[in-house]
Amino acid sequence: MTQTTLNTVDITLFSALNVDKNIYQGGDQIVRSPIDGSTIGLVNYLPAADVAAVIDQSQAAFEQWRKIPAPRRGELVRILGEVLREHKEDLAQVVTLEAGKITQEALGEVQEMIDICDFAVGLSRQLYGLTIASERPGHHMRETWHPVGPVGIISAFNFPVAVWSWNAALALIAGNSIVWKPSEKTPLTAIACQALFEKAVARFGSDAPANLSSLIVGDRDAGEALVNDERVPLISATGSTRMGREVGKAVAARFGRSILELGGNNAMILTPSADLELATRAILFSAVGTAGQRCTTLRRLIVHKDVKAQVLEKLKKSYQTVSIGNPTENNLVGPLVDEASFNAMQDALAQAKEQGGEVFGGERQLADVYPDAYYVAPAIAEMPAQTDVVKHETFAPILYVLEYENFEDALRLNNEVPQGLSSCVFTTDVREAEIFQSAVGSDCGIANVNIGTSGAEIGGAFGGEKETGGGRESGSDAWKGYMRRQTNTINYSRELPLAQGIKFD
Ligand code: UN1
Repeated sequence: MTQTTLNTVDITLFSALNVDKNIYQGGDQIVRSPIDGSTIGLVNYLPAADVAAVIDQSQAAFEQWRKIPAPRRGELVRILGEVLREHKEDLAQVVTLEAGKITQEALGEVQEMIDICDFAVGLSRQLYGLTIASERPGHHMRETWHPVGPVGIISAFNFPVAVWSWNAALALIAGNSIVWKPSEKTPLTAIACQALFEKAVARFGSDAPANLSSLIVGDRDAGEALVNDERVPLISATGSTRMGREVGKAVAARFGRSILELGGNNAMILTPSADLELATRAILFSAVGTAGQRCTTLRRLIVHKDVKAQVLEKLKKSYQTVSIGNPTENNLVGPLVDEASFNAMQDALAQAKEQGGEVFGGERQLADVYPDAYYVAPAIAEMPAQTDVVKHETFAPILYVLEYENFEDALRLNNEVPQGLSSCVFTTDVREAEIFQSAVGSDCGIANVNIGTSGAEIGGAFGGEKETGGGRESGSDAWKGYMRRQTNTINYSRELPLAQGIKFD
């Protein structure tokens, strides 16, 4: 990490949106690209002491926005989706530059933003409550859903824009304002999203109050100030289990609500009846895609002993031919985000060996071309058992391989880790498929059949159990997490009967 001067990176999106250069080139905090380690931006951090003022403004915005009818709020999100469509390639370019994702995956990430906007527009007319039968004559009951207040969004580097949009789109149609603290590694993509949001607001018109969306580019202290502020009733945080443990505690201590989407340790059970060709392709995308830096990345392969040798042979061949390199060129695997991530991977591989594992791949690549960037060959570690290192999420492309004989043992291995995000089984045996998705099957938030662990669509609720944090974002009824539920009993009679038949006169 030697370069400190600014490369004049031409960020098309910033020029197209007329973003003030001072915001992304005028600060004292260096933003580096994982592609080559060069400086691509200089931003300023908002001091933690200034976070309260941002929340003041967000609170004021909330008080206006909650009065706008939900379908009209949906119109703003519809326009945001439109703006994202117009700038899809340009935003994807910033994602590639700042997070190191290959172009295809960066485009996919922006598509995920567009999809959630479409979903949220529909939802803006479907914030349904129940009507409930009352036990009292001349009464009825109903359930209504109301906005909660400014929603704090904390996001990670690996999905620098999509995770914001899942939260933002739902929070906005729900009638909330939003305050975003992105990863310190990816402030430029956040600045880009904020500018895109402002473009949508300009097109939407004056119903949108100022500061409906606020951005806090800052360090950990700024994040803490957001998490600890009582005026923020909901914090939705995506990142490491360590971060989530702290955020969850701090928010609970002030009786706030949190939606936590934390580490995963996702497994595939590969059974003897499976379509091995399909399974190998799924493993490749899930395990090496995004250079192993998705929370849904496939980290464990639990393979039946009869097919293990055959599958490993196929896999190793694919691992050797997968193209690793500059994500803007035609490669399938881009860089790790930084040196710390590379060191963590090497450390995990060393531990795997100490714990009896046999490691294939994992070496640094292209160090001569990119001395300040960290490309790696994806690794396969054949393990004698589910040892400590296997139970730990290392955010890098390491696939631990475990062997099984009985399906029950495979299920036990699947569940015997602290995390519970995603899982899958490859089988053509309907019994195995159904057991895997039953009450005694996978304990994860996501359990797939014949598709990999990563790459979920936005229509389903996204999140997981145990150390993954229990939160659900994105589709299904995850919107309820962004609203408060109110039970209403209405008396249209001339009497005042009490519930439970109580007489009080
Ligand atoms: C994440 O890595 O934080 O299912 C989110 C997937 C993506 C989202 C990943 N839709 O892999």
